[in-house]
Amino acid sequence: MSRTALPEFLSNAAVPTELQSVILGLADVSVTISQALAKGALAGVLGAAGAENVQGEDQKKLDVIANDLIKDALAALPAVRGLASEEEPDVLACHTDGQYLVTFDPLDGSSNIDINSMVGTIFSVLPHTGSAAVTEQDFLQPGRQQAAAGYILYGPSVMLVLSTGNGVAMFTLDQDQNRYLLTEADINIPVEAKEFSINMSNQRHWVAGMQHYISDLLLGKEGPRGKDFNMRWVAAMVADVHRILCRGGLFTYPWDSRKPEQAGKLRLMYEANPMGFLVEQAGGEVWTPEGKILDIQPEHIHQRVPVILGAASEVKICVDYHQR
Ligand code: AFP
Repeated sequence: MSRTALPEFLSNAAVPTELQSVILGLADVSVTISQALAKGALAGVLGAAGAENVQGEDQKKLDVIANDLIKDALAALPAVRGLASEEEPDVLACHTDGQYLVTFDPLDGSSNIDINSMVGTIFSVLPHTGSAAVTEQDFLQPGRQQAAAGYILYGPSVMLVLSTGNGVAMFTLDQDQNRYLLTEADINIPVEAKEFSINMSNQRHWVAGMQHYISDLLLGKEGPRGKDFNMRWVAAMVADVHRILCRGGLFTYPWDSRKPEQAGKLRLMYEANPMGFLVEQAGGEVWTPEGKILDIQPEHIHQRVPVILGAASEVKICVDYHQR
C-alpha cells in the first residue's frame, strides 16, 4: 500500500515552505531522539542528569540530550527566529529574518524514561510578529495564533501528530527508511466520553467543583451521570492526549492546593496550547475552569495553567461543575 510521506503531505496541503522546513526539521530530529530512547541503558542515557531545570524539576539525561538536539536542529533553520524550551530559562534568538518562533517540551513525561514507558516531544510554532531582536514578549501570543502544533509520541511505534490549522493528521515512523508516513487523517474526537484521565492521588487537594465532578463519574451507572466511566493515567500528557485523539475521553490536570501559588502543573506555552490546538482541530474542547485555553493572553514563557480537555460535551460538563 502506498502511503503519503510527510513532505508530500505538507506540499499537498499548501503549507508555506518556511513552515514546512520547521516541521520537517522537528521530524528529522525526532528520529535521532527515538534512536537514543530505543538504545536506553545500552547507550548509558538513562537516569538523572544531576541538575534542575528552570522549573526546579530534576532533569533526566535524556531531557538534556533531547533539548540539545532540538535546539541545534531548529537553530540551524533560516525560518526559525527564536526558540523557547521547557529546559531553558530564557528564550533564544536565532535568525534575524526567520518567520517563526518555536516553543517545545523536548521530552514530556520524562519520569517514564527509566521505566521504559511512553514519552513524547511537544511543539508549538508561532508567527514572528515582533521586533528585530527577539524577546520573550514576542512569544506571548494566545494559542489561537499558532501556525502549527503537534507532538511526537515515542511508544511501541513512533508517531508524529500534527495540525497546521486544517484538521489533525497522524504519521507513523517507517523505521526502515526513517521517514514519517500518513496513517490517519481527519481525526475526530467522539463528542461523548467513556473514559477520564486524572491523577487520582491528588483528589483531596482539588477544588470542590473537581471533587464533585470526579465523585459523580466514579458513581457510574448508579450515580447522576447514569453510566460507567473507565480511567487511564499514563503520567505523560502526550500519551494521554494521544489516547483521547484516538478514542475519546476527558483529560485534566487541575489546580490543586499542594502548591496554591501555582495555577496548575502543566505549562501553557509548550504543553496546553499545542495540545489544545490539536484537540480543538479534532472537534474537542480545551478549557480552564474559567475559559478557553487558546484565548489566554500569556504573561510569561513558563506560565502554568489548569487544563481540562477532550470530548466537547464532557469538557462542558466538567466546567459546569466548577461554575455551579
Ligand atoms: P514530567 O515530564 O516531569 O514527567 O511531567 C509530565 C507532566 O508534565 C505531564 O506530561 C503529565 O500529564 C503530568 O506531568 C504528570 O504529573 P504527575 O506525575 O503529577 O501525575
